[in-house]
Amino acid sequence: MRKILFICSLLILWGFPASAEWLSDGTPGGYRLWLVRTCGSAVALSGGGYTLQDMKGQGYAGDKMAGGLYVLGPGGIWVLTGATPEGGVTTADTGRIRNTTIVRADTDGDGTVDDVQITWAFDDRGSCHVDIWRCDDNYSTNPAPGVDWKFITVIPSGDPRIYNHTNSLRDGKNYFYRVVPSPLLFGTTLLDDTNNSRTVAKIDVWVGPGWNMIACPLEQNSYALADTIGDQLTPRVEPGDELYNPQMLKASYSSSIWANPSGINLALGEGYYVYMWTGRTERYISFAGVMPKVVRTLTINPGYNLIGNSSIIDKSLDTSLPPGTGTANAFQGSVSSGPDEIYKNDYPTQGQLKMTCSPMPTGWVGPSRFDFIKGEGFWYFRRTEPGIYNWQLDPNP
Ligand SMILES: [Ca+2]
Ligand SMILES: [Ca+2]
Repeated sequence: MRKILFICSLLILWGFPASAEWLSDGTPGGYRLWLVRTCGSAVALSGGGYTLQDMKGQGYAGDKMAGGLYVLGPGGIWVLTGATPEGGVTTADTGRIRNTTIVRADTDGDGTVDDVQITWAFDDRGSCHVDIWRCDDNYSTNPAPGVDWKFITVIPSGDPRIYNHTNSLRDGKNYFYRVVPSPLLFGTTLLDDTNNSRTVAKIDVWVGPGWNMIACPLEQNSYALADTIGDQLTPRVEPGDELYNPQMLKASYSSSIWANPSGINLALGEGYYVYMWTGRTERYISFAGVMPKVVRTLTINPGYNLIGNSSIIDKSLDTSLPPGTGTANAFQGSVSSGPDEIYKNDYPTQGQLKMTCSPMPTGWVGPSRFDFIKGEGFWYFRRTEPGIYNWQLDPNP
């Protein structure tokens, strides 16, 4: 209770132009705090041992906070103290749109989960017309209408808050969607934070018979295998296609059911092996979720780390890792122990491509250069000296 009052008092003391809304998260004794703002691109509240950060309309925060407050990706800030909220706080947001979500679904009734469904909510001012915009293939930061972002449809005020994109799964393409108030808030573009929209997306990751290394490129409502990958590996077969997590624990999609004795869930920043048996059909796994925007820390421990690029963009290893010199270089290793190494699955040979890190400005080198590709997994080999390396990966284009 004290914690909740503390947060509320922060909001009041700072004259914060918006407010907080308590939502039951379905966990007994646990409640979720959404911060919804009227202006600005980001906010940080700190003090009393807490630092809360979120992005407009996203109910999102940093990876972890002290004092019993934790964050679950797009699920908001969870208060794990067992405290109960005292009444509610009136919200008066002006971004109009809240909490856009996307799920894989069967919306055309053909019995196949091959569609996506996008839903959203409104602020306290209630329903308004919304426009649906879509960008295909690669995410574009150019907000000029009709260039990279295409207008799809308007959904009149009061209609069900649903937009279905049928037959969009596993087509090998990427789709990014924005749900924005129509008309846009004065002086804003469709990509402005101020409209409270957050970008949701569908991204396809290819897998074929043999070994594949993948990562989850989008924030998920649920990271359970049944929800993230679901029924997208080979159906109705035994033995099932397999998935291995960074600890090399195994789950398998056997006879169209996930056998997951270790309780593996996907996590952003982790890499995974997917093994498909010989003779099975190559395919795409479609991920549906929210575009990550918060800088993520990949903790690289000495030894081999199975990591993944959980973002919507490919990153050059040279530019996604910080530059440095000599042994102060966080990723170079040391002169005595040798350089860090990174490996990527070479699907045609079922082997590994390797790059090593040379002193800057040379950076990562190897006979086959590769980038840190979205939706892919990698092995990062870290030397004992200099030890743990916290790789700050910015997912923003
Ligand atoms: Ca369908
Ligand atoms: Ca269909």
